[in-house]
Amino acid sequence: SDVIIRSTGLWTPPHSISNAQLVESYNAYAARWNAEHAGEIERGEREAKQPSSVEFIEKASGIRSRYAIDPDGILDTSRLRPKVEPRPDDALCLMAEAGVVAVKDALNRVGLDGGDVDGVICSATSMQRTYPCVAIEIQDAIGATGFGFDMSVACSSATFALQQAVNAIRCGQANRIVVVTPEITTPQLNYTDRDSHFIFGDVAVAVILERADWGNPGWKILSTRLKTQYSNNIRSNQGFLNRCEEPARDEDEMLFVQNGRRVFKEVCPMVAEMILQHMGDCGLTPDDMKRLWLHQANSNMNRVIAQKVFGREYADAEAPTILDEFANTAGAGSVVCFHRHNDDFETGEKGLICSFGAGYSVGSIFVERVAA
Ligand code: CO8
Repeated sequence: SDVIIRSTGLWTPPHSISNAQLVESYNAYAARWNAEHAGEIERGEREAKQPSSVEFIEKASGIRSRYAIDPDGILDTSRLRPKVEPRPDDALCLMAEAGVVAVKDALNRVGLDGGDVDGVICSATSMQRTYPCVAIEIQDAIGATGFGFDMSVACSSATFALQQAVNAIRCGQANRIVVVTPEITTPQLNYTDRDSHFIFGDVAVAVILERADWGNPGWKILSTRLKTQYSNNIRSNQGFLNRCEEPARDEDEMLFVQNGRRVFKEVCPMVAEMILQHMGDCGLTPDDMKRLWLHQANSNMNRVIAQKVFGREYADAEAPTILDEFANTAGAGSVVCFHRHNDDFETGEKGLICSFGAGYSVGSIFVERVAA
């Protein structure tokens, strides 16, 4: 059978952090660090830390705030990371808890419950543990049948998982699959790094996919395409070998690092080219696109890509951003954007969900609104 997206759902942490709060905290940390290293700075042995700025962040990225699991721990200059309480093994883990809320939101919107699902894919940049899979914990918590597994492709985690779900339904291995992307990004951020302290936020998003021949309304998946090309310009060295490595790594190396300028320059043309190629191969043209739900890393980047794809100036509604509220939510971004900006579509109207990021990776999914 063909496949439709039946519904989507969202979880956000209850609190968010504004740029002003984040910059105030970083600047207090930087001033203290400079005072502590005043001698070395004076002797030219170290560089003083420059202050961060709200104006820079908004202009360079379009980000104004981000949801976070623990703003207090992040803003506390003696800590600069969220505080997470370990839970007993018989309690839902943090990622599963966030994921379950998003999944139930998606199910409730169309009057379904967990028992109607026969596959769960949990796909996110970082996984809370190695095993058992978070997806299997979510499968159990919602009462789904079938199978569950985890996967991870950084910023393309959701789109790559959507293709796996589409394939599984097309092959008859499942009838209704939930793809859930709980992106708990803030523990991976280096809040002592001015270049990246503002970039990410926490969120979870879920997508219910099912057989199109059941005849429900939703979004028909017209075509999916994935592409990867190796790059070290976005990297985290965190992994299961860390505790055995000798000499031990600096903790900073286990956090998110990127060469943002290079990423911008290399990824924009790669994405625009891939979208246009995929579009042409599907017999579609830019004029067929009512909306592009692009990956949410940077508003300037999205402007460059959308202009290349449309081949003209375009209105904000044709490629909306959610960066102001959510910041970059890694693999979840393009799907959160789709979730927030799709209720004005008429039957037959088409759009593109497209992720891009670390790897590099690009995931492109054309959808069409279908009625019952
Ligand atoms: N405040 C004030 N000034 C600053 C700040 C700051 N906070 N940060 C940097 N500056 C300074 C720089 O030091 C630089 O100064 P100088 O010119 O003296 O060297 C100047 O501002 C300009 O800096 P940049 O050239 O770096 O500024 P850009 O305009 O390039 O903007 C961005 C920086 C926003 C990082 C931009 O390059 C960008 O967004 N690039 C694209 C990045 C991207 O898309 N990355 C994808 C990442 S997401 C992803 O793949 C997911 C991975 C999984 C994540 C997991 C969760 C943690």
